[in-house]
Amino acid sequence: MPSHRDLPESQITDREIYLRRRDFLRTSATAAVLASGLPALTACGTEDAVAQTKASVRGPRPLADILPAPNRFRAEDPQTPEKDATTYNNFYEMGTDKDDPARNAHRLRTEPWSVSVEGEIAKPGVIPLEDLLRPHPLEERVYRLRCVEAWSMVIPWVGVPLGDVLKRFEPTSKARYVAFETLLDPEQLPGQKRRVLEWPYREGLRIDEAMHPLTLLAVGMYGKTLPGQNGAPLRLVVPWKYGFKSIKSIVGIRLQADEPVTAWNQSAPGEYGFYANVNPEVSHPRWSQARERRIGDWRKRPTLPFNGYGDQVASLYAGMDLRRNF
Ligand SMILES: Nc1nc2c(c(=O)[nH]1)N[C@H]1C(S)=C(S)[C@@H](COP(=O)(O)O)O[C@H]1N2
Ligand SMILES: [Mo]
Repeated sequence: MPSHRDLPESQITDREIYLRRRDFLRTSATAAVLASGLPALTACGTEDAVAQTKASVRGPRPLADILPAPNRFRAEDPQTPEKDATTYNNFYEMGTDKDDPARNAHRLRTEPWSVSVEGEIAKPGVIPLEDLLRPHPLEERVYRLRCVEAWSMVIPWVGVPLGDVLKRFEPTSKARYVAFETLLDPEQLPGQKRRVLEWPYREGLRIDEAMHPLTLLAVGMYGKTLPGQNGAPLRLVVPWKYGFKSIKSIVGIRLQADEPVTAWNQSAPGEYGFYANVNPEVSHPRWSQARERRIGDWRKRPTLPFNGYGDQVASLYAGMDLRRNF
């Protein structure tokens, strides 16, 4: 097999068409091999590959040239301390206790990393992460994150708008939804040895939600690359939805006509809907969603409709019954 360096970019697509005879995940695994040897992610072009490799062993590293986002993308709430946001995590592939992901994250190898972008698009491909991001300036956005378990944080993410990335692949008129998949590899993600959920973790959005300017593909937080426990090297952030929609460590993105199967909806459809918009008026069957505990606070605070982003996103759901489409 030729190495990735031998392939001009135009041939990667032909290669992808061949690879698509195999299933989604084997394609992605192959992509990781194809991408090996490339210099790792930097905000502005290349850096010495050896230095990068050493840096990756140390974990998160600073990102350069981050633009501050406009105010509507910067919550004014006090930010959650970085220590809390990186040690109190839900990432079941790394264990189900809140401190398991931080302890197990060192097993995850994020370089090289590629993403298979496929389905209802004119330009499918298996894209090294560097190439996926290269045209897009990195932005810092401060978003509230509301977990369905009724706790919340405020996190300064670094990333690029998902819609800008998807447009480059030229979605067809049949692309009504976007499906996402996390890496499947029980050696790197030992939580996958237990069937807590059906692995790989899957999530999905309607195409207009995916294209909404608030929807972020994050590569960093607190000015650095993402730690493994927060979904390195690439995760979704959808701030008006419960946290479980914000899928971590993404290796597959598929545009499609039908509503995607999603991990939590598949495991407990009566508890976790496809839409999962933050809604204080619709209780989880086992607890109220009216209030939440901001990590670091003692008292609970009221939960806001759409997590406080209603003026930006409520129109997406005009005419829908949000109790039925919970
Ligand atoms: N692959 C994967 N993505 C995931 C999860 C997970 O278990 N696996 N947990 C989700 C849940 S429930 C939440 S609240 C957020 C937590 O993100 P954080 O740990 O960065 O705060 O990640 C989401 N993304
Ligand atoms: Mo969550």
